[in-house]
Amino acid sequence: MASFTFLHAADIHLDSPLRGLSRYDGVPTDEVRGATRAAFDRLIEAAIERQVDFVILAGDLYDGDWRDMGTGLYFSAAMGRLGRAGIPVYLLAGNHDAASVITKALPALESVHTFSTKKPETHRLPHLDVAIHGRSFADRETFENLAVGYPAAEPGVFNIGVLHTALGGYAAHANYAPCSEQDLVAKGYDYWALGHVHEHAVLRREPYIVFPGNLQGRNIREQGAKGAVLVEVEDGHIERVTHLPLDVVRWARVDVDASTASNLDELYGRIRTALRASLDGQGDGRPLMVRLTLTGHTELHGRLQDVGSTLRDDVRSLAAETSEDLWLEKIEVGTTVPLDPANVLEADDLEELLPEFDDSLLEALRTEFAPFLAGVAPEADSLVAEAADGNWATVLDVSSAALRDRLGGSR
Ligand SMILES: [Mn+2]
Repeated sequence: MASFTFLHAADIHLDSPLRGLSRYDGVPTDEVRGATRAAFDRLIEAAIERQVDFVILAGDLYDGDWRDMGTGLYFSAAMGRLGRAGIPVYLLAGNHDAASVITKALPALESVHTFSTKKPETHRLPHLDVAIHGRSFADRETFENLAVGYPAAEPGVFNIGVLHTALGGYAAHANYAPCSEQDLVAKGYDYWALGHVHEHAVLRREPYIVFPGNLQGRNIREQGAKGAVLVEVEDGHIERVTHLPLDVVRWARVDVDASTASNLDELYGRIRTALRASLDGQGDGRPLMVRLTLTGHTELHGRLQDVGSTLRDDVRSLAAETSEDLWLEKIEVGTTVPLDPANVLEADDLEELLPEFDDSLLEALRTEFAPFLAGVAPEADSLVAEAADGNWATVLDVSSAALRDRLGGSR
């Protein structure tokens, strides 16, 4: 049988916005806004450089209906580059780019072979002894088990199944086109090119069942290296399946234990060290968007609750100083009061000085602060934002911790 290579990508979500950065000054917005296209450019370059025999896109190429024709023209140009290199593309529609979602269709492109929405369709590459089976989503809300309708493996060729599916269900992903791994195994194919789940996973090796993950992370929930999968087949057998990182901007969570810092300067030192380590370890030469979480029992707890936007600005400065490629997406203060029994007692004593958090107090706060909140931009301070949203219980928790710290004086 033949030897060949192909690239398997999914969940490109072209021109999807990268969320959670708009509120922060100084973020390279052009770089961030163009990230899904830049990552797709890298996919095309990887296909041409490696001279792969074909490319499979397993759903959610688009994020939804195009805002304008620019998205379609961009894709057409990219397909033209692949076409001139003699590399065909097999394209399946997922929930985000289901036939009923995309109102403006492209004309049939020479190098692109799409899968029908009406029934499973098979594309054959006789020169490679390959058959590629797939069925596109007609509608976003597809809860039918599409896999069971796929044809049995064709004898004497390398069979690939392309499917956009949540499989048995993933908490973070809508349960579209559900099926079991056993449904897939039963078809007798050699490789299942899946899409929909944004985390890369090789679920099985006989046969291969693979989620490439999405091509470019778009928010803090899509962290770590993102890209596509390169499959190398020799004499009809899979020799290697390799994840190629193709993302151009990366997201990471960084936790800093504040319990060993006795003052803010020491804490900032710990933060600086952690930021540097995350850029070296996870950035891999790319701009890194970091969500920083402070944890641990610390005497700084009340102070950290109190400093609000100052803390955020300080950490942004530390990030900027560390590298021009490092950006703070958000800072979360998840610290708690010190474990020292003397301090716990002291906190209990102070608790009696604070009012009961009952409903009448919450109501009074709402009324008292309404005129004040009307004149303040919620972005100014996360605590003000909580108040504006009516989350007074949170405001009281945070401010009483800060108050305890102030009353406790110079501990
Ligand atoms: Mn999807």
